Amino acid sequence: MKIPFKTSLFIILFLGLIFSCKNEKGLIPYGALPSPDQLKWQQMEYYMFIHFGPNTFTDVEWGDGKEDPKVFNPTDLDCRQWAATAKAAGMKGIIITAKHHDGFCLWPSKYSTHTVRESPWKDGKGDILKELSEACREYDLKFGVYLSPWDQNHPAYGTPEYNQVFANTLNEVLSNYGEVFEQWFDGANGEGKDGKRQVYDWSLFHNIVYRNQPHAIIFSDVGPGCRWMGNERGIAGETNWSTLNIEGFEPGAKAPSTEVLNRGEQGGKAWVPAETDVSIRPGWFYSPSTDDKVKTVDELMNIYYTSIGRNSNLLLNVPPDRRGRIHPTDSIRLMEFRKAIEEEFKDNLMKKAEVKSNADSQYDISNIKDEDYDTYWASADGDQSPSIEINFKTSTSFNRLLLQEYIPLGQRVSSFNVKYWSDKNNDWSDLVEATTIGYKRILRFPTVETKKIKIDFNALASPVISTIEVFKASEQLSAPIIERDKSGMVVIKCKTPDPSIYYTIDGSNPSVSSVKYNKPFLLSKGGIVKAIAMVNDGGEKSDIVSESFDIAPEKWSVVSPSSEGVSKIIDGNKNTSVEVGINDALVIDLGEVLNLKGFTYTPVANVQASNISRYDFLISIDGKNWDKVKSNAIFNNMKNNPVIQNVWFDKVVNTRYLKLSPTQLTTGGDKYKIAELGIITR
Ligand code: FUL
Repeated sequence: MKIPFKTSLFIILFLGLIFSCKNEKGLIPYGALPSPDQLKWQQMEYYMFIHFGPNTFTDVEWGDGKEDPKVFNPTDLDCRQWAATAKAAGMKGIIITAKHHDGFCLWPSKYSTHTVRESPWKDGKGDILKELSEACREYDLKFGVYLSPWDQNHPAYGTPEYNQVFANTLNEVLSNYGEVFEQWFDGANGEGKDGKRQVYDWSLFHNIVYRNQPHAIIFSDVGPGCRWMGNERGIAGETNWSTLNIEGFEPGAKAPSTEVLNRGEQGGKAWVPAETDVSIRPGWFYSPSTDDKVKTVDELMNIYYTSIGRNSNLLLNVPPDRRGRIHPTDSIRLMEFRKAIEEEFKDNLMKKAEVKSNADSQYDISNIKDEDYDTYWASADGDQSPSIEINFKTSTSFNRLLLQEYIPLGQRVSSFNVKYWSDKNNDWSDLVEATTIGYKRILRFPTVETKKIKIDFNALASPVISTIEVFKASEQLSAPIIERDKSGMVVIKCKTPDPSIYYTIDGSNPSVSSVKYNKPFLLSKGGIVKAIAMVNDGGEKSDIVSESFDIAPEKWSVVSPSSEGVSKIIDGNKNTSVEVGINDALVIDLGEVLNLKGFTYTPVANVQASNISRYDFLISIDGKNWDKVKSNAIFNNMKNNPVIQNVWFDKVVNTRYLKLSPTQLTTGGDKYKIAELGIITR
């Protein structure tokens, strides 16, 4: 057969291209690939988020840009303390909210009149970006900035002129404070003054970033450097591809669905790895009301496994307090968390094991156990389902398996299953199955004792495995869980079997000399319950947990709507919820007239749920004549972070009936969900 000249030229060029793309042993990279900067970024794994600004002082999650800059007055600000804490916690960098949705700039920007310059802090001569970037350099941490394009203060917001204002602002930040490793763009695009919304010029913004910081990773819902992983609870998808189709999408309302962001897309055309942003407290900004709500080591450890353990970086928010320092509870927790991670991963049992594979390969299989990311093992091109056998030689117990793909050659593994050898059955038994690996995947399973395991891979191209590690993590003592039912009975539980639990109800910290919990107790008038779990006579202790309760909903009833199960909103259980039509206001009869300082709304803790984002709140003595105490008010950040909302009234009110009437939902549906409605009298 005669091949035409043009075709043969094309074939030669094509083969030449493939050949030149192969690595030294002939492996062809697969699919979208990380840039060298994305690889370096992925290897950072864990860094700190700092939310700080007027909201720290006004106790709100979203300021409206009308706050007096005089409220911003930290009494003892110390960015070196933030950096020292991040370093000691094992983090690799800090990203700060240079400007949040209120528009307040933590540096004296030329392009705004709502900045630290207008505040009393350092007589208006301070600059937090300068102090923090210098502290990061001193502590060998990378420095990153969050800048919200949504700006409720700037007069130009909502007009084409604002895009240039924002570009100038970006330019100012990115050219004045040294190297920036990550530019964090919040996709939130709310209303500015007069209800105007902005059409953002993303390509202008990106050009400014790359012109000033060519190595910066741009974060947004759709990257291009890294992506939001779809919720603010710290839970990346069990399947998590670093690849995504981003063409035609934009951050914010035009982004792919949160499910897609959570899992990435197999075969996606761009490399946009996931970043998990989550706060150590329920909100992003500091509030004294969350001093006893700092996540426990158990909770942080779970987040470690559902973020770093699922092919995602972890951006953990630690909001400085009103002094401008990281609160002692948060910093102690960070140190405990680091210790717990080191404990779990201290002894890699692979070191003593022998490894072999059934597959043809030009690579040394022992590369997977040398703990060097840059050496790897791969089956021959075309062999997409090889197996690896790990022989511990003697009976070995373990409960964690860590795997890493060598991502410069692409993300390839789509599923794998692990079997262990059972001497009793003289055969392999199933241990655990999973889907993607990516840069890092860590599996947890009940402790198994065996001499050997076998891992069968399924991949889109021959798997390229850089590392496999095996660990026996000791079971950590879980912190207690405190719950109270409708009648006011408090139950304290613990996931760890049979620890001793001690508690207090006077606000003091529990210890072995406090009351030992052995049965539920009544707390219908409310109070603070603090509890601790212990084993070995206090040899091992959990974190102290604390729950504040108001008057129990014992005498309450739901007047309307009359839908089935509606009483779940006053059952004291935040895990049960009801669905109600958008036109149905919730009316509660408290059964007595009470003095209320505010109310609480507990949404369904899921970003896909249709929760209430705006509402009217009314009160009444007789259930007929109503006074509106909140009109079209907003539950801040409800879409992305559906956590309990404490709403305070301007003054104490006297009422027997409550009415919550939604005016906007987080999704476009005609029904909303609610888990609990509560009151604040204390
Ligand atoms: C969200 C914001 O609306 C929150 O306030 C917070 O800054 C979070 C990290 O991003 O989109």
